[in-house]
Amino acid sequence: MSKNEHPRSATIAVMGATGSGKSSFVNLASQANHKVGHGLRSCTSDIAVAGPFELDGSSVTLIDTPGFDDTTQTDTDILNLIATFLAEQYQRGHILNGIIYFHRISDVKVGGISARNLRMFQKLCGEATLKNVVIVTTMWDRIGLEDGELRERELATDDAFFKPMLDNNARMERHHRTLESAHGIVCQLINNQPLAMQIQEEIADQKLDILQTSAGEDLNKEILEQAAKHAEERRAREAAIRAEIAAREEIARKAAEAELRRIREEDERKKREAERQAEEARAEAQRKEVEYILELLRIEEARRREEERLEEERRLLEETIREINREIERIMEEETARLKRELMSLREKENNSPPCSIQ
Ligand SMILES: Nc1nc2c(ncn2[C@@H]2O[C@H](COP(=O)(O)OP(=O)(O)OP(=O)(O)O)[C@@H](O)[C@H]2O)c(=O)[nH]1
Ligand SMILES: [Mg+2]
Repeated sequence: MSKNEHPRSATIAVMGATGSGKSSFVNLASQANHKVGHGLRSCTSDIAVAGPFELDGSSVTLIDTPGFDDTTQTDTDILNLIATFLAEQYQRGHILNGIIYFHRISDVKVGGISARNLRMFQKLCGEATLKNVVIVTTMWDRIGLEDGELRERELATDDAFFKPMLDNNARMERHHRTLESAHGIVCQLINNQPLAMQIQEEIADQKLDILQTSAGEDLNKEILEQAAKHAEERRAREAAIRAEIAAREEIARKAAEAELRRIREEDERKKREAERQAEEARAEAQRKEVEYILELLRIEEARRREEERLEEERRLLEETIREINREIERIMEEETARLKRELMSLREKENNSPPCSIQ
């Protein structure tokens, strides 16, 4: 298909959140004659092209895309993938006849992920393309009809959801998982005047980088907000960790101080014990020294008494010797006297006796 040739060709892109039923729809709508093919280019294998298949006199090609909440790729990767693909298609003259945006009517809360997908979708499309957009709700079999209709009304009238798109001529349809239902939806788009999406013009005509496009800026803003949120969370976590570390350090410091106190007290106790033992040893040494001195004094006294006793004995002995000598002298004097007397008596006798020579 190109801008000016083959008016009965139609290319329709399929977008929406993961699990909203895009691939099922594409397979169902194209199954009669065509199977879903994967990847126009090896590096963009997450975009799959199905068809072309014949419908209502047109040769229809459906382009299946991943949602912006893909679990395996970042939103930036997916935007790059979709934007690059669409820009290349546009540069080759392939313009979309329509875009189907899928939404699960069974979602109880239409929160963060759905809202982000929707916002990105609107930024990719731009307001002018919305008249070629059909919002398709799926999973009607998972919800009661009344609840479904209530939610459908809420979605259609809420400024945060589909109301702005519907106000710009987008349409809203239910898909009931039948071939007729799928083809009925496709049929609403195949005769549309092809319109370039905002992202295609931004990249191919205005030569903007992907991140400078409306979708890119939005994503960038969200990434920056996320980064700021993560930075704030990280700061809070770091502060909590720092507080935890400080608390643990305080506990450790107190424990260390208590241990230090215990060691000092133990040292002090040991020191006192050593001093007490040294004091006891000193007292014992003094006691032994006194005993030794007393013993010396006792020995000296005994020696002195022994000397006195020996002196007395010597004195008595000398006295005895002197007495003996005196006795000997007396005896000798007596003996001498006796001998003298005897001699005199003998002399007298001789004198009285006849004379004889005495020699
Ligand atoms: N009950 C019910 N299940 C559906 C319906 N449409 C799709 N499913 C199921 O929902 C699941 C997701 O469907 P997919 O077609 O893979 O959804 P998708 O949007 O292509 O998902 P991604 O490829 O992950 O982006 C599959 O198990 C489908 O069989 C529906 O209308 N009703
Ligand atoms: Mg899919």
